[in-house]
Amino acid sequence: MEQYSGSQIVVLEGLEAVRKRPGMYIGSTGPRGLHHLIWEIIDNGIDEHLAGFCTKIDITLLKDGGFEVCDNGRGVPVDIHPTKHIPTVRVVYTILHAGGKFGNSVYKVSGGLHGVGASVVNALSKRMIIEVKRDGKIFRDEYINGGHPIVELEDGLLPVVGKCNKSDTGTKVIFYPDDTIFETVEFKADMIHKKLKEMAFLNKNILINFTDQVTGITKNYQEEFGIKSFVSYLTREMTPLHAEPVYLEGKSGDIEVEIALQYTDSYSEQINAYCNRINVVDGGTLVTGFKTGLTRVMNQYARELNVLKEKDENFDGKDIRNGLVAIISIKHPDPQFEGQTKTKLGNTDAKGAVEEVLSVESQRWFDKHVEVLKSILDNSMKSFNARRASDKARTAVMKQLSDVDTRSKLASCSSKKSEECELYIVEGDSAGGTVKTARNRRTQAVLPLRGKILNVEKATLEKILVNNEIKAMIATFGCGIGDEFDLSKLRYDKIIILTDADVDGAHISTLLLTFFYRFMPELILEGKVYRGLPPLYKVEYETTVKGKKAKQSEYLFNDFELEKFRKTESNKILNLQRYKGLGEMDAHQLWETTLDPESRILAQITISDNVEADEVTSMLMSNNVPPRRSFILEEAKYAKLDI
Ligand code: 0R9
Repeated sequence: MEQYSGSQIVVLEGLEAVRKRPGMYIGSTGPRGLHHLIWEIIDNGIDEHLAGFCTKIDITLLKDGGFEVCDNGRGVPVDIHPTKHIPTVRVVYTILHAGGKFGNSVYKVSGGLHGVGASVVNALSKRMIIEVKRDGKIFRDEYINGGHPIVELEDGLLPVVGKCNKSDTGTKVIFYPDDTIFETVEFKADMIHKKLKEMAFLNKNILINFTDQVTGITKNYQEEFGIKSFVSYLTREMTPLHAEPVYLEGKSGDIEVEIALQYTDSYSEQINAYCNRINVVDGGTLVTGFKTGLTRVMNQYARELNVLKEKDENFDGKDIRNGLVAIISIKHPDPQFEGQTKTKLGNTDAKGAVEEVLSVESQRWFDKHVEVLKSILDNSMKSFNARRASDKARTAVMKQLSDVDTRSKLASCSSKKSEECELYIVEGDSAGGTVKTARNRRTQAVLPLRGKILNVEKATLEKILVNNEIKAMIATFGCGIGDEFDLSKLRYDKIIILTDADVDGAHISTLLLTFFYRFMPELILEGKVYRGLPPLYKVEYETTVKGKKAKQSEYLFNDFELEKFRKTESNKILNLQRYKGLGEMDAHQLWETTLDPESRILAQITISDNVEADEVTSMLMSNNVPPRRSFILEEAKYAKLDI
């Protein structure tokens, strides 16, 4: 058969290599790898859009498990290939990396896991159909079992299967992933929706229609303002400092640069970078160029507008990026993706290109939007002042921390091995006194706090850092705070908050956790913080043991336990004591209920991430974005043993 001529055998050997080691080409054979097949085919349609010939891509998740992508570009050429002597379209779909070599679009996706070529998709499919509309004719090619062509050529050309209008051109690809290769061949519509939304933002004006035949749901994606809308989308639930995002666009040599940014009242920064539409999660040269350029440009403006006086030092990059949400998207003719996951851009010329476009175009933009520039500089100034104030306060506090006074209330433990040491933070001096008597002096240290601690959410950093209770904690933990926090210096393996089991106790505990979370989040994230749970009741009761009546006692930790106890028929309650506070227990009772590692209950403090699951784009999920969290301090990992 013609399809199996000498050169065709070599071709099939190439595709066979892909089938043998799919992971090398698409990362994995799990759901991620499976979806890479889709991104690959859609990317080819988008390349045609970038070349200026395609305005629309229709995407359909077919009922029979297939996936269809149809663009309205020029159509893949169907003429006989000069050296391979088969139709060019067949070269594209059966020869590894052929698409990239033949296509002349400068900014083709290459590197990363995209851009492996349409032939890789064919190699990993049990069936693939290509339909090309060109010159008023419809051509069709079909492959099975990883790229074996089943359409017989006529004089070296694909047969014409239909006619169409001459102006009606395009390429349709339908493929069925091979279920002997993939762990699952079920496409996930929600993953596709997210990706398409991102694609629409990154490719201004392209119309992407997605139909899911399984659910009957159709959705259209089109973004007239591209990454500018992307930024608005990212800030939609924040409070922006200016209504319209800043949008800059320009070219430096062969490199096209687009930047959109908006400032919000948040304290974090979020910069998402793309090179040839690939999300470079680990940044690289284009992000460095952006940061350097922005710092330089803003400092220049700050001096020109007299926001910074001659004698003042410059804004720090961090001041300028405070509250910033930005998208950088560049098109590079020869991108070098680095790192294990190929998610960092290495090209040095990208740095200069981004800096140059930022510097030239921002001038143009800010000339027309002076009020936006002023609000950005004002925001930088606030951050600048806050940083200076907190630096001063921090230095002063750190100097004092060695003072004997600060730690005088601490009853330390004798062991110096942090892995076996525990620190009990106890509410009030009187309870502190009992805990000091009851504890194991070798491994358990006690820090009594006087009354309620400062609410750090409502105080300035300067005020926070002169608060005695806070200073005592910082000094006792030994690991600093904020940027200088170093968990390895923590003197204790566990920090245990011990308060009365009442509303006040719960409030103090929340204030402490808020302080830890704001200034030493690692403490909580690394699971070092616990709440001690003292018993709420002591019950003395009569029960029957081996036919004989006996008097016994038991501690109960909550109302639920008490309810259960009351329902146990064999127990006759003689006396029920409710503990109002830690101070009501003697040292022995406190040891056996609350301090003894063998019998106490500790609740580890953890934090739940509440990233909304539905409309967050895949980019938002990536690890360079601080997720919008709602913090739930939850008590988990109960270590209760029977008393
Ligand atoms: C449905 C997904 N779309 C595609 O896979 C697709 C590829 C493609 C294409 C051209 C036009 N539309 C396309 N859609 C094309 C490119 C060029 C010239 N004519 C048509 C060119 O780049 O010069 N091609 C992608 C690669 C090639 N065509 C080929 F030229 F290598 F064959």
